Amino acid sequence: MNAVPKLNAHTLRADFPIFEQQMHGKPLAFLDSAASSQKPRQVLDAMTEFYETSYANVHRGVYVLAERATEALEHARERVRAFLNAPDVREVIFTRNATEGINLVAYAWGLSNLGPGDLVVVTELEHHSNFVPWQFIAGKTGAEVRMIPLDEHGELDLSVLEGIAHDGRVKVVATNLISNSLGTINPVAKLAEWAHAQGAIYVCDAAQGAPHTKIDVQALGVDFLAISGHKMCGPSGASALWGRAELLQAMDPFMTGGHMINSVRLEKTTWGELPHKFEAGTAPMAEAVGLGAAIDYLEAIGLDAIEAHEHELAAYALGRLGDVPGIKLYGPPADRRAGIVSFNFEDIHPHDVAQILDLQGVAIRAGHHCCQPLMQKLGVAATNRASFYLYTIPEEIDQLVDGLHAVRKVFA
Ligand code: C6P
Repeated sequence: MNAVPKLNAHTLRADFPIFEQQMHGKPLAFLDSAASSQKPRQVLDAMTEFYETSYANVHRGVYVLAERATEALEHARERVRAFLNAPDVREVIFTRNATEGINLVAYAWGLSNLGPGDLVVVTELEHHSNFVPWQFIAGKTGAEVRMIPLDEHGELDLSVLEGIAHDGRVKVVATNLISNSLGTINPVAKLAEWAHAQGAIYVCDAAQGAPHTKIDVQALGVDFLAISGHKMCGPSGASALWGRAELLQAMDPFMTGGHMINSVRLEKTTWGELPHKFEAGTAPMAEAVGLGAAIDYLEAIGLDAIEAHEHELAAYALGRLGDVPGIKLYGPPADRRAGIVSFNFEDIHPHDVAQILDLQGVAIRAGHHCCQPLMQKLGVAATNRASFYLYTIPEEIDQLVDGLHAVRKVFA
């Protein structure tokens, strides 16, 4: 039997300067990592060092600093390639965030390849970032968007797939790997296989997946995959899209301008090679260096250990929250979800809950989590959501539960 990999969150917390402060005189219980994670000193130091020793614009100058900066950016690209087990470093495109990566595919692939009678298949638990771009491009091209519904556990009901395939030509299947609201883990490899059997491309939103579980784009069999660097200990402003080279090469660019060209004449402009064709303008250089350092940090801990830690926390949180009177929990059982737990008091608005918790030093998110179709399905306008990461300790969940008892008292 393989030993379950372990991490020590109490020790790791020392890497994160943010935890050196208190909130409202209480220890900070930061339970909003699904929105954006905190940053370890290793990432902050890598960026500072880049600014202090190697900063210049990349891919332009022939002087030492420019060469150093270019090398640092391309090293970060290689780190992303290895992290995703992508076959070719030219397939890794730096973006600002996961949203930009998905928009890139929706615009650059969708505008040229979708038309009337075509179907784009998403799910009822998509984040708006993997739904609205498809809805928008479908509207422009005459394609139709369909949703795979959820069952009572908040998991995909795949029995609808056959019916969907009969209703039109499925051209795109776009789903997340892990739901940001319910923590549901989706069967991406199976969906990608189904998409290919329909002659469709499969687009994976791994914004919540990449921070928490080992990603292998080749094993998953996907065509495009977007990650969100700021959710995986990297800085804001640097994320990545991976896509199959043959698809990227056949696509028009998403944004045009400097750096992404081969030649520019009044009559015609030709595009640069991958990945530059999709990276118009100055790259997020220091941020990409930070993302590379974040990947080093995560890999040193081990994605298996991070995943196991989160499963443990999810099980602990579901157990403890289940004992708070009046709490309704959403989503699948602990063994089938990531470290994300959505819940509501049946009679207290989530924003009130979050505000009172803040006074207890507890930071959670309350709202629709950019998942309005999912909220509609759950029959609520919003939920509370606690989300965990490698630095989350059970004591923070205890602080949340104590805070919820305090909320109950306020509204009694
Ligand atoms: N979810 C949350 O609190 P960006 O910010 O563009 O890198 O990621 C967008 C995005 C896409 N897909 C999923 C599944 C996501 O969870 C997110 C971001 C944050 O849940 C902010 S709404």
